[in-house]
Amino acid sequence: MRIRVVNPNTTAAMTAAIGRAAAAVAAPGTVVEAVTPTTGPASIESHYEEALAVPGLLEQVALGERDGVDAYVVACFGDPGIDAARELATGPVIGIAEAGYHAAAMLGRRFGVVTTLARTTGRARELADRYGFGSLVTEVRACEVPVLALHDPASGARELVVEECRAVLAGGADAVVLGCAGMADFCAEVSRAVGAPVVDGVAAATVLAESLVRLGLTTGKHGEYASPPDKPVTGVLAGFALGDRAAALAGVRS
Ligand code: 2AL
Repeated sequence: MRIRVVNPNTTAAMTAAIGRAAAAVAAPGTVVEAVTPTTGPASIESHYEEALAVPGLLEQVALGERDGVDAYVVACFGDPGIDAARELATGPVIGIAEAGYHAAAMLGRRFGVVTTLARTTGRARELADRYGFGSLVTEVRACEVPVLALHDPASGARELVVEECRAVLAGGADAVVLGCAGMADFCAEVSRAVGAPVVDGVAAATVLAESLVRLGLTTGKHGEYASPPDKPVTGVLAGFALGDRAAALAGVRS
């Protein structure tokens, strides 16, 4: 089984850390491909950057389709472009917020989220509503460490995330979801420190993707997630016109 874990930002060191977190939970025989788009922002912590990250994500899904990938993980907590990715993909596409929320909802009555910057808390809440978990979210807290500083020991990120997780638990949550793919590699340490379930969406999405593939399930192609119609695309995105690819994908799927 091949699972392509797409880091929608273009920081290769972060892709490598995401790949390690995914590979650590994947079953023997599952190939985890952690990939970085060729275009997009260095990190995603605004709506503008989220929008700019989508073409690069779609590029990596299109390449995965060409190569016979079985499922995809979108490894950014805003779950950017997952609907568009589902239109391109045959197999399941899972966002890390989506997977993290589903897991947390089964680990306790209510859960909270600890994310990077306060400006990303709105999206984390919006996604909880979208996936049907809005009423289970106690609060979304920010550690105020930017994505690319999470691994700088001088940022104190781990300690700050532990502190925010403790506050979330004190506020009545039974579990915490970490709100950034860049927090994946310290999830276990944070969970031990706070003595409660702390969910990393990268790991949760990887095993969920594996499970769906093992069940023989794919993305539904009879309605909203059918291959997009082919049409001209002009300007800097001209290379994203589907052309023959749309016909080929439709043929494979019909
Ligand atoms: C993220 C994430 O997961 N990757 C990224 O670049 N930004 N999330 C966040 N809350 O800042």
